[in-house]
Amino acid sequence: MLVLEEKATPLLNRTGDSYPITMPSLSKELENSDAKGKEEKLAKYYHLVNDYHQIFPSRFGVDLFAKISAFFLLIEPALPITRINEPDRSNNYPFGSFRRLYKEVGGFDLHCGNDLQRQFELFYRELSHQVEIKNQVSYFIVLQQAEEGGELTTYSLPWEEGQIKMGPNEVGEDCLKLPDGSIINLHTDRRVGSESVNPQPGDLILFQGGQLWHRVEIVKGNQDRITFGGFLGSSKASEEIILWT
Ligand SMILES: O=C(O)CCC(=O)C(=O)O
Repeated sequence: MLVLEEKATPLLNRTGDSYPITMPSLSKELENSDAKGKEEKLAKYYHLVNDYHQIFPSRFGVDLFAKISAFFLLIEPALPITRINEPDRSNNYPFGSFRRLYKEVGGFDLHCGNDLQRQFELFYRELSHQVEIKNQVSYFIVLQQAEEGGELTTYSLPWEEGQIKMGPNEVGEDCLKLPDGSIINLHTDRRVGSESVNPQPGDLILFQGGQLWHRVEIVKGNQDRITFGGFLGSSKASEEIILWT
């Protein structure tokens, strides 16, 4: 993936990278800037996204947005699929991004979209003018599979206001503090089911990443894991489905 070598931005924990920059990394950059800096960074980002959308088909040899939209239309023919690309180049969001998780270290820790909104409020605030952000749906296509590991694990426990992610315990098991103050271990608690999928290159996975807690297991073996993905959300007027990341 030549383009990832050239343009990728490291993920916050530096165990992978993405193109364009992920929303957590952008949010961190915004948090660390004063008001003027924020405005400049956002303007630069929206400009970059506009270019990304313009050059995508020729740069990557495939109009992926057209292909993905045509596929989603088969599932829901009544709702047009769009992306946020304003003619005046303001407030553009990529329809998806390339994500690379480095071999032996990369993975995505436990997360769900509804919780990310709390963590990266600055980014979501801007986006929420255009998209219904609650209960975002995740999609990703596997471009390069890990030799081992890299599975997507979803837990049956849905997000609820007041849950707090505790981070993995000393043996690496994900725990959550529930609104009543009790702590639940997602790996061992019998009330929580889990499912792991290990999709092959070319597979497209669609799942309730907004509501369901999930993680991507550490990549093992001699090959990075590369996916292309983003989220689906309803437009404010519920007339379209917007792809964004
Ligand atoms: O494998 C990927 O691209 C990450 C999927 C994911 O964790 C998400 O959509 O929230």
